[in-house]
Order: sequence, then C-alpha cells, then structure tokens
Amino acid sequence: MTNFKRYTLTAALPYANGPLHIGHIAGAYLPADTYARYLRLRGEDVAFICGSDEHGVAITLGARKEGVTPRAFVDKYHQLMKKAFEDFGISFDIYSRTSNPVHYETAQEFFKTIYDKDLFIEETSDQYYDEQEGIFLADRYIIGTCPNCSNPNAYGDQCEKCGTSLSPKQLINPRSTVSGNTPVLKPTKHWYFPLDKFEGWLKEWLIEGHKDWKTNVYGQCKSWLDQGLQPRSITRDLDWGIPVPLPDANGKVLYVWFDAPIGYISATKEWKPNDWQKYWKDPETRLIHFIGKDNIVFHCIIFPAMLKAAGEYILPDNVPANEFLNLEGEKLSTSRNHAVWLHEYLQDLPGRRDELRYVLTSISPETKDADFTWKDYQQKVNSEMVSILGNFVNRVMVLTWKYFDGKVPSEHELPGTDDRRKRVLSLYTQAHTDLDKAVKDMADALKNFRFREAQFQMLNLSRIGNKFLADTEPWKLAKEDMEAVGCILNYALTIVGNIALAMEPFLPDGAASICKQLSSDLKQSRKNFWEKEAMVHIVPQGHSLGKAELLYRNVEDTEIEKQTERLKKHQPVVQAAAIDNPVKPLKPEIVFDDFAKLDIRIGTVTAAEKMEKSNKLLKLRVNDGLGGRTILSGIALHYTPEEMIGKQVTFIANLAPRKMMGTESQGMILMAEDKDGKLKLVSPIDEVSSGSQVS
Ligand code: B3M
Ligand code: ZN
Repeated sequence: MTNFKRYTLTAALPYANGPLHIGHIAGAYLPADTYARYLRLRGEDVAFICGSDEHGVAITLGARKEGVTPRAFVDKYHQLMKKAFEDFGISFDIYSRTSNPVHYETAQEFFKTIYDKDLFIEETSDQYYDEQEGIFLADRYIIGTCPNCSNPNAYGDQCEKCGTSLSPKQLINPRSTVSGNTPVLKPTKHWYFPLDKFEGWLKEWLIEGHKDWKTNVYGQCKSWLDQGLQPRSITRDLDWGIPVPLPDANGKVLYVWFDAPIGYISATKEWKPNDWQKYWKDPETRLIHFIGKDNIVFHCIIFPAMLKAAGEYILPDNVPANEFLNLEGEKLSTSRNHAVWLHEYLQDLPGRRDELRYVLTSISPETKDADFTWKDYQQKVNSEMVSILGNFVNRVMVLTWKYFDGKVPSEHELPGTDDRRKRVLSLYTQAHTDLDKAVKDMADALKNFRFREAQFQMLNLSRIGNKFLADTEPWKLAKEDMEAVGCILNYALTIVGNIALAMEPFLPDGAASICKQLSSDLKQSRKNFWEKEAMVHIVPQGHSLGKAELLYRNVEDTEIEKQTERLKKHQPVVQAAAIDNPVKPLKPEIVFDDFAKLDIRIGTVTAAEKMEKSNKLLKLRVNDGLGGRTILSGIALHYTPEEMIGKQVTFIANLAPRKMMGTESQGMILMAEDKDGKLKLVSPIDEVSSGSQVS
C-alpha cells in the first residue's frame, strides 16, 4: 500500500425516500464505519463523508405516493435517517444532504467547469411524454418490458431483474408509471456527458491500473467497458432538482446521478469550509467509495470520468463494493416492507448495537449475497459474543477480584524451573505467538477490506485467551502457587486489554465497557497496538480495576420470536398505482397469421381423476367430437375431479402432444388467472357441441 497522507472515505448517499434497513447497513455503512474507526485508531487524518440523496425520481415519485411535496418528503426521511445513523453510532464526520445550498452551488459550478471546456453535447431529441400528466418520462417514470430478459416491469433506467442499464426507448410496451398511459414522443433539449470520449482513458486507468480491486467490482466495470460507452444525458425535465446553470436551460435540472456524487465534495466543504480541498485535490489523499453493487458503474466509471473532465480532482483508489444482503431467504424490499428497519431494531433491542454490528459483519456480503436470519443472529450472539468473548473477559475480571482484590498482579516473568512452572511458561509462549499472529492477520484483513475475516481474527483473541485459562487452570494453582496465578492473570488481563483495542473498529460499545472495567482509557497502548500490529502492554502492576460487568447477554427465544412475528406483520406498503397494477402488460404484437396457426376448440369433460404423485395435475378425458382425447391440466388445486365432469372447456387442439409423469397430454386447457392467482376455466357462456372451433 502506497503511503497516503490522509483518507477521504465516502459511503453511498442513501435516497431520502424511506427508513434505513439492515441491507443498507451491511452493504455500505458498517464496512465504511469499521474502516474509518480503524484508520482513526492508527492516527490517520480521515474525512468520513455521507449525506442524504434528495433528488431524482426516487424522491418525486415517493412524495407523490405520500401526497406531500418533495421538500416535505425529504425533510422527513433525512431526519429519520440521520437520527438512525447517529443512534446506531456510525461515525460520519458529516452527514449532509443534497438539498443544501452549498451543494447547489458546488454541483452547478462543477457543471459549469465541464461546460466551459466545451465537453458537453447539447441535443434536442424525441423523448417519451405523458400527455395526461404533462411530464416527460425518464428513469423510473416509465416502465416496460426489458429487451434483455422480458421482465415486464423494467424501469426506464435499469431492469432490476437482470441488472441491464436501459434507456426509456429500449423498453418494449412502455407506459407511464404515473398514469399507466402509453406515452407519446415529444422533442426536448438535453445535455449529454461524452462518456465515450473517456473510454480509452478509463480502460487504462481502471482495467490496467486497478487490477487490485475486488473481482466483483472489476468484473462489472470490465464488462461495461467491453460493451463500449455512449454519451449519457445528465439533465432532466423535472421540477425538483438542481437547475441547470445556463440561461437557455429553462426548467431543466441536473440528473440525480450527476449531482449526487458531487454531494461527497459539497459535504466535505460544509464540514471543512476552509480546508476541504486537501481531501479532494491532493494526490496524497486516498479516496475510497463504500457502496452496494448496484452503484458500481456510477462510482467506478461515470463519476471518475466526471472528476477527470472537471480536472484537478483525485480519483477513487478503491471501491470495495458489497453484494446484497437477503433477509430470511428473501430479497430485502422496502416496497414489500420485508426488512429489519434500523430504527425499529434500536427501539426493540436497546443496548444491542454491537450485536447487530457483529452479526452483520460476520455475514458481510463481501464476495456473494448473504442471508440474515433471526435464528442465526441469536446463535451468533449467544455462542460467540457471549460464550467466547464476554465469557473470557468476565472470567479474568472475576478471578482477579477473587484472588487479588481487583489489583493487577505481578508483571514479572515466572521464575523457577519445576515442571509446573515450565508448563505455565510454555503455555504462555504458545498463547503469545498465537495472539500476535491473530492481531497481524486481523490488521492485514482490515487493510484489504476483508472485514469478515478481520472480525473473525478479533474474536480469535478471546478463543486463544479461553484456551490459555483452560490450560493453565489458575483456580487449581491457587491452592499451591499464588505467584504463578499472579503471572497467569496478569497476562490474561493483557489479553483482555488487547481484545478491547482490537474490538474498537468492530464493537465500540463492548470495547468501551472493557476500558471501564480495566479502569483505563488505554490511551498509551492504542497507537502502539495498531503500529506494531502485535500484542502490547496494557496496565501496570498494582493498578486498580473497575468492577466486573457482563459485556453481552444472551438473546432469549422470546426476543427472537417477537422479531419474526414483527416481520410477518409488516404490511406491504401501498405502491404507486401503475407499478402495482395487477394486470399484466401486453406481450409483443403478433400478426394475424400467428394467431391463425392456433386450433382452439371447445370440448366436454367426460372423465376426470387426480394424477398420482402430483398435487397439481388432473387427468381429463375430453370429448372433442373426434373420438375423445386425454389432456393433463394443472388445475387440481382449483377444481376437484367431480366438479370437472360435464364442464365445457376451451383447449388448444393442435399443440404437439407432451408426456408428463408417464402420461401423454394431447392438448392444453385454457385458463384465466385471477389477480389472487386462482385459475378459472374459460368456457362458452352457452353450450356448444363438442369439437366446435373458436375463431
Ligand atoms: N442514492 C442510490 C442508492 O441509494 C443513490 C446512491 C448515490 S451515491 C452518490 O442506492
Ligand atoms: Zn431485464
């Protein structure tokens, strides 16, 4: 690692459109916070920057849904998020917001800088327009079928199903998310950032220069660059956003993904109005973006190109993006309200901040998606935090009080050569070697953003400590050799103190509790510990300890049950009408000849039985006027065999026969799927003779 003078750490600016959940925390904020704490402990100069992202369609659509103005909407969620971050103890140096005046100025200036270099392309083109609402439909104002994966609800900027980034005109059957209407095309002028012109430079800087980035990040960037870059429009026709700072820009605002990353710079300005430049313009500053995987291209390709275009700015040196966190096996979802909300967690489980930090780091989605379950949370807290870590610290404290009245015993090496003492000495040497290695491995993992591994090594210190106590058995020696007991407990207390130091980036509350118990702020040891990356001396002989207290408590079954009940009770939030429209969008248009190929007929069911070993299939005998045929139909959950007999059904008569579970099905019965998923037979209203053709 090159030596840097200072660090600028950014964590993705969350949209002020809803509360924070554990997916956000695990994705960006907790790893960023752990890293920021680690750097500060090492004595580095750190700017840890975040704030609310208050523009864009996520905001205007959200405000619309709640029936309030965008201003009222962002005010509400900005406060909520800011407070949740504070209550949880994320140690931002500043948590700003992109509706601040300083951000307006900064973003407009940034635009002007690039504009003055004549880099933007100005172009009038036809864009989708909702005539009823009188608005242009960009980004999430428009949905349609994804040309890549046929997801019928792909957005105008991205298909969430396959991840492809899209523009509205690529959507098949586009419709307005506001009114549900099919849009028309209307000309409008916009400014485009010539990303294509930066392609060569990006390849060099990123593909050649940053092979050290995480594989998931590097891979995504490479595939983007391999596909070739196009100019991207960076302005929008919206009435909420930062006005484009040009005289002929009437009513246009900056695209949210243009202004939001500049928000990192504005927030730094707000934090250090006279001294912000060194965090953004000095090549000896290391810039690191902490984000989730859905933000990779913006932070690795588009924003760096913008910084490069503006000139003078440093570029990200690393972007350790995380994959996603799931909850109880399902995608976390704000709209379906399938989430553990941070503010609810803090209310329901007060005094358990470290527990959430610990569990989220231990399952951190660093290389692949991960799953949070409440059972696993309970298990990790009880069997790791309580049984291993808390238990070790407590045993050492209690034993020291018991044998030495809370005073740190002998600091000296254990004299003597009898077997018992030799054994204690060799156990001590072994523990010391193991502990030094764990500290070193922890520090290495931290430097490389492998927080899971780092935290595992941190916990290893107490595993080794427990083993040291179990092997030396000071409670047995107490009968015969108090000098040996003193040496053992002195070292055990050293381990406890080093554990507190190692815990500080991960579990700050527990670390503070240990300091209190040791009755020391550990100031003398801290810097040494992170510099040497090895075990350090903690408190002198004779130092009086504080009272022993339990670091962590077990999570009871009832606490977990309450949480899983809460999850079940979470009601889906009401969606914008058009997005939630249960009526499926139309399939691509066909010509008459396509239709004419189908031979659709009416038949009468003469016999019906359940298919063995299938709970879905019914085996039907259908009078088709041609001697009858057997058709298997997946309706067993909706109709009993008895109900089916005598019913007239509509079926495709010329579909190639297909064998299912050993029986040939000679056709397909047509069904209508109701909005609750129930299947209903499609039958003629008046009876017709069997074999009648439908046309
Ligand atoms: N607000 C997207 C998100 O919350 C966006 C990040 C901006 S970072 C500059 O996923
Ligand atoms: Zn798709």
